[in-house]
Amino acid sequence: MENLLEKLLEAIELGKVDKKSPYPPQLKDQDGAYELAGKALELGYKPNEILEKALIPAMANVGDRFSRKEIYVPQMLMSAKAMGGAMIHLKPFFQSGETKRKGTFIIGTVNGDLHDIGKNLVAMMVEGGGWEVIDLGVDVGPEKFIKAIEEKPDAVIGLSALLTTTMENMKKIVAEIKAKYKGSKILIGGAPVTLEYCNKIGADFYSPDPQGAVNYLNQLSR
Ligand code: B12
Repeated sequence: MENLLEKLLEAIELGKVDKKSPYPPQLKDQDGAYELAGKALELGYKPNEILEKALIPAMANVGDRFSRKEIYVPQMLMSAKAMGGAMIHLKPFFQSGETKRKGTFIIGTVNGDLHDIGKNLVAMMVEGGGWEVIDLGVDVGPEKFIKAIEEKPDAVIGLSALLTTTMENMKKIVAEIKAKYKGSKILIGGAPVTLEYCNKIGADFYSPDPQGAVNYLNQLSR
């Protein structure tokens, strides 16, 4: 039944949100990402497996096709919507953490950047890991982060960036937070971000995926 995950991958790559969605025309009246993700869960696939074998590789393919100029922003947007359709089913699994919170995690996508799929995944999984999550959204500058930290001075901060251009804004945000809150812990992530960059800008931790963030936070709360 690996075929189902392949179908889901294809639905996301082609931007087929759900059965009633008219786009793309060649998949008219066929199941979309919403239905296929629901079926995959019914058949016993684990939420993580669905994420790692279908959703994430689909978005990686979309990125590659965009780089090769085979698709453009509107198609990328449809794929993001399709991913959202699949996430409707997966979200409750990632969010069902313990009720007693281990601490607070403030996350946002840095200023200039509107990508939020990866950030949302990190937020969901950290919440599922037992943390209170304050999601500041996208296009978040240093002031908004500082304001949120003022209200929760012990919070751990997470920054996400998907563009090489906006990645540079992480440096300023880290510097401003560290100047005001010396003991604060900041972790960073997003496709162009690396451990080397993390060390260079004085952030505390880098993880290429949400699980790494959860592990880091849990180790802090011990
Ligand atoms: C979907 C998408 C869009 C959608 C975003 C919709 C949305 N709601 O997010 C739309 C269409 C709006 C879009 C717009 C643009 N995009 Co775009 N987009 C993508 C695409 C295809 C997928 C991104 C994604 O969601 N991936 C899936 C998620 C799950 O992965 P992720 O974000 O990397 O997150 C994972 C990890 O990085 C990590 N993580 C993420 N954040 C954090 C944070 C922490 C703290 C931690 C620990 C971990 C972590 O965990 C996540 C799960 O594993 C990528 C291609 C790619 N390969 O990344 C291009 C891509 C990022 N986009 C790109 C570009 C150029 C643009 C535009 C400039 C296009 C344009 N000409 O307008 C605009 C910019 C708009 C803006 N100001 O932000 C380029 C960036 C190139 C570069 N090097 O800078 C890419 C790489 C495509 C490409 N190959 O050229 N995009």
